[in-house]
Amino acid sequence: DPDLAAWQRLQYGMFIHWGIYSELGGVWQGKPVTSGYSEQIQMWANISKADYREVAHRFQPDKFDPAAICGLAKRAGMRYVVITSKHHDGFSMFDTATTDYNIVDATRYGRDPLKLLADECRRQGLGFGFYFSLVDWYQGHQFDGGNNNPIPASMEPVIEAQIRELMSNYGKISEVWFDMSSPTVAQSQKFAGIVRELQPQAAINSRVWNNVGDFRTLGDNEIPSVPLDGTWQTPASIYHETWGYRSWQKRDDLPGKIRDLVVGLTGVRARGGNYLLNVGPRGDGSVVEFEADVLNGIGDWLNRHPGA
Ligand code: JFZ
Repeated sequence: DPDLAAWQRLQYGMFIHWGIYSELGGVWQGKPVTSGYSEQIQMWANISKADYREVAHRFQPDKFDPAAICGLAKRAGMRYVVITSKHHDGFSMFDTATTDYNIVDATRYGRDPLKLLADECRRQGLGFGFYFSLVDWYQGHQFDGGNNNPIPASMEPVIEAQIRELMSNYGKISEVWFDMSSPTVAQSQKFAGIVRELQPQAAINSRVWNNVGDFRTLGDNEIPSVPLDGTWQTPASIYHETWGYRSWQKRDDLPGKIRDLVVGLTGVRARGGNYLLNVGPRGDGSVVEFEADVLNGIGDWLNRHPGA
């Protein structure tokens, strides 16, 4: 499959977890929320729908700078970008007709930042793709400690319409990263089918479930001990404890972080995999300086070791 081979040649990309949860930065009512990932703070701090919607009213990403983000990705040696279009909170970070619970209608920002990012990726020669959660606490899933419940039938048309929008309005898509829930075989086939109909070249990850994806998603930061057959990817986070922005995260030992992640990147690539390294920008859209330093450090290492 030439499309999948082209995806494999990308080898290394930037994952971006960014949503209205980023505005909270892992803090609720003045206290750090220490359990769970910060992108899931709504569940871990048991925040009501009404209170969480207020966060959207405060969300004002004036420092979101697609050109700077793409420039950073390129300096780091990355070849594409995958961003959260909708995480488990169900808040759409893109323009959608399916609900007003989205960045255009529910924030003062009033624009679609993913469209700006998609266009900038194209300008700078980077691939572009979406993360899309099949769990949606706003549309139907309950908070119950587990994110592996089935997708209610009532949610299906919303998900389908959103996938259609994402596959229609952002130009060419390199990769679609589904996540969580426990869809039926028919649902997985339906979701993957929409992607294949509208973006036949896009690589679909295995978290669309039921073996209908194109490549396997390994565990976080997982480096297999031997080369693996087939197409696969390791999603990596800089801190391991969170993907979304956490204001109180300890950020130290920059050289050690760079070393660990170079080991991850080169280990994964050497075993035939693709590496997707995450950054978690703040609610205002700015990239955390420490994370930019880590990425620049990896890029410097790659420049000193051409061919690695
Ligand atoms: C999922 C999400 O729940 C999380 O918030 C984040 O978006 C991450 C990238 O994906 O979390 C998982 C799901 C599965 C595994 C690890 C983290 N896993 O199988 O190792």
